[in-house]
Amino acid sequence: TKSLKEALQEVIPAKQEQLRKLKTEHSQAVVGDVENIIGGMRGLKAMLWEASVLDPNEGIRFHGLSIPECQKVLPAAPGGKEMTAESMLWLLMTGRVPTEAESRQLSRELAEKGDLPKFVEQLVDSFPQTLHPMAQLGMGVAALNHDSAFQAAYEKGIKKSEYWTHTLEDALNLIARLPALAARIYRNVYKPGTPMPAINKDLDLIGNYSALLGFGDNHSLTEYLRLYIALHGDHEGGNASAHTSHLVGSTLADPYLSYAAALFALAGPLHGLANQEVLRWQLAMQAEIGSDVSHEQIKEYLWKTLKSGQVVPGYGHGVLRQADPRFIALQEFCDSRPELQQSPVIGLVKKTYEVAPGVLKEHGKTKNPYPNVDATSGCVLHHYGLKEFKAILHGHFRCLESPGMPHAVCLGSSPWVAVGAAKISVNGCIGKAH
Ligand code: FAM
Repeated sequence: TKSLKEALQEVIPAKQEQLRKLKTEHSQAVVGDVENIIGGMRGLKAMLWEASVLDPNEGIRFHGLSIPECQKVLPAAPGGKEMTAESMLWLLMTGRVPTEAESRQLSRELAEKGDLPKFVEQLVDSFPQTLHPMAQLGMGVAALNHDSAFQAAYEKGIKKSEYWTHTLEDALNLIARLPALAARIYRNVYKPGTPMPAINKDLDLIGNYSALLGFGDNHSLTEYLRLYIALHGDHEGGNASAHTSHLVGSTLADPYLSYAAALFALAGPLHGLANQEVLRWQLAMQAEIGSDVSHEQIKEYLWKTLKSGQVVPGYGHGVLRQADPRFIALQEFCDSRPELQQSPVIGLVKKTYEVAPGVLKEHGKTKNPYPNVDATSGCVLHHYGLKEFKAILHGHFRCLESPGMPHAVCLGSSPWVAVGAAKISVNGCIGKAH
């Protein structure tokens, strides 16, 4: 008798061929569009989204402001130059640039709400070190719903028009607690036994996050994290994680549960995990051909990856058709700092960018041969000493070096997703990774 696996091994190749034929021979049939039925909602005008618009060629604008414009007008932290996560959050939520005083006040409010409930600390401390940090983060966030203001108000009975006040309370509490939660997971997994400082009420959210992680005295990294997290504040609503949170939120599951669901969507290698994939790939390239390499060597390495049937991580996008301006902003950050220019891995990222679009065009599959934000984001963290990541090798999770931060670092990508989590999703289409 056959095992189920053996039986499936006989059936699957024919099914794969059937799907390929359906895609190639019938993709224009009108049912709606087969392309959307198979490939998700890419390109469909099926969603109302206000806070940001993602133009395929120009990239993201936050309430009409491009990234360079945001960098110019959004308040920075005291002593810093980069826009803060709070300033971006304020812009996304209100459509208005906050004053410095408003931004500082929000920082203080978040710092005051930032401590974790004891039982969540205990829960997180009970996880095995080998459990992926993103799985831990999602479970920690879901457990925070113990104190959901929305859930409590809903049980008492509230009008629809009042949902937003309780949702806001939950969303701000959640955002406030993310640094302590993500940092606790990071320390448990990679720096067990090291004492975490208390939240400093005078610091901004990311200043505190950096300190909680153990990098508070590295001003350059803290500034990088501010920029990184502000840039990830929103990316229109059709990406897999934002869409997931809206879909789950449309059932009136509270913001904690909706955001936890978003984190699990983010955890995939084609979405949020891509920046770790890029780091792993660039380090493997470095190990194989060195740091001082020619364009020709990188070209060969790219073809090797493509011929083995894998994607080139950090390249391609569901919507964008040009280099991601978030990638450009992070590259400019690197260019403005001599110590980052010296970094071998950042040098490789830069050189890869000079070659990869040409190779991907020649390969001819991806609709967008240009880099997305993940092509550089994790590699910069690596330079700053956040070298930890998990890799699946030979079917097992293994730690490389002291290795899972990168995606805890993203704070789940989008604080705005948390805010939007209880809004009604427009439809139930499948979101795409972007
Ligand atoms: N390398 C090789 N092939 C690629 C590719 C890449 N970087 N990007 C796309 N393709 C292939 C893709 O797999 C598909 O092949 P099949 O027809 O055999 O299925 C074909 O090109 C057409 O795909 P597409 O329409 O151009 O892209 P999708 O909208 O289907 O997918 C991505 C978009 C982002 C999932 C895809 O470009 C990809 O896998 N990129 C690498 C992973 C990555 O960097 N993800 C991060 C995205 C980031 F912005 C984020 O979510 N944080």
